[in-house]
Amino acid sequence: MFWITLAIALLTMLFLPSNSEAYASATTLLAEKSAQSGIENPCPEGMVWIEGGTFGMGSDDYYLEEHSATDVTVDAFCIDRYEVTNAQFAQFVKETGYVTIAERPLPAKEFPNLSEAERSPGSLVFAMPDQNPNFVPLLSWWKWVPGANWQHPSGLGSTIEGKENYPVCHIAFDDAVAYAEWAGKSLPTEAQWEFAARGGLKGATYSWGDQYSPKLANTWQGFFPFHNTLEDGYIGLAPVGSYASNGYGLYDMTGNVWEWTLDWYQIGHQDKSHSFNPTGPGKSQSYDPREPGIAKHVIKGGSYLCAPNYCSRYRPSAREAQSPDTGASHLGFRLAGL
Ligand SMILES: [Ca+2]
Repeated sequence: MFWITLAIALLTMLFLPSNSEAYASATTLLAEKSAQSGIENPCPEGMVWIEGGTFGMGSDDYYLEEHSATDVTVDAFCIDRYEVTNAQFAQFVKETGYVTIAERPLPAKEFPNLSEAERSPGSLVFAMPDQNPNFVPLLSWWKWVPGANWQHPSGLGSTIEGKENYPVCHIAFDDAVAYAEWAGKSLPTEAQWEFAARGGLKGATYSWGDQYSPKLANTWQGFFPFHNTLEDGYIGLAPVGSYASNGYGLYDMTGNVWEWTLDWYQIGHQDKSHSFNPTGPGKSQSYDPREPGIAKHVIKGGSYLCAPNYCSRYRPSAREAQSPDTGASHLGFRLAGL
């Protein structure tokens, strides 16, 4: 009887591996793949080879949406060294004739209560308020500006001339996906992005270590949104690569523009515990309590608008939710791929 029981137990283990066995098997596969790679950088030009591995994703020390920190494993991948620039996006548009969402009028079918003028193309632009701080409503520093798009970041009359090496902004999720398809790459998953942003440091708060420094990324110094001391040298966007890279040789993983990821957003990482190459929850599970009913994607890295007194999401574990159809003057992307 003992042997029959043992045989059944062994067969059960064989055909129904537990999560921990599947996890161990996945990490073995990863180790083999890493060993086989043996190539210094097999990635396309402009991309960095990330070996992959197991890391602590999320954080229990900051905002609720980053909880709970959990071990996650990602396979090897390539990722862009820099945020996608205006010059790169211009090449894509030149070759494909692509028109970004911010350049298209809002569809009358979806917005029947808006006049034609109100449905005209545009995007959200940050404008520093000049009123008394006591009377400025939350988020009122975001203005809908007709004519604002990647070629006119502050609206009609503004230009990207001379800013070819700046990160492209006012990019909606579908715009980033269209660019990725043209480039034969993909947006990174949140796990890939966060692994890359950590630059090989284990559990560090920032992509460079545990001490905040205004000199290591394009963030906001001073009292947001009223006063910017310019300690980092820029009041708005900076050319890509203006600050030191992280340990993997990646630039602007902190600040400058927020960056799209493939994952749908929900509060926390409960779906990722000890997972291998996690891709986040399904679209139907996406939930942002501030705007229930709108499925949103995760954006990472913070931007030039993140200040210690507001947002402070210039950390690898930090995350925000963004509606796929909405770009803004602080939102861009970079790509991953193999
Ligand atoms: Ca960035």
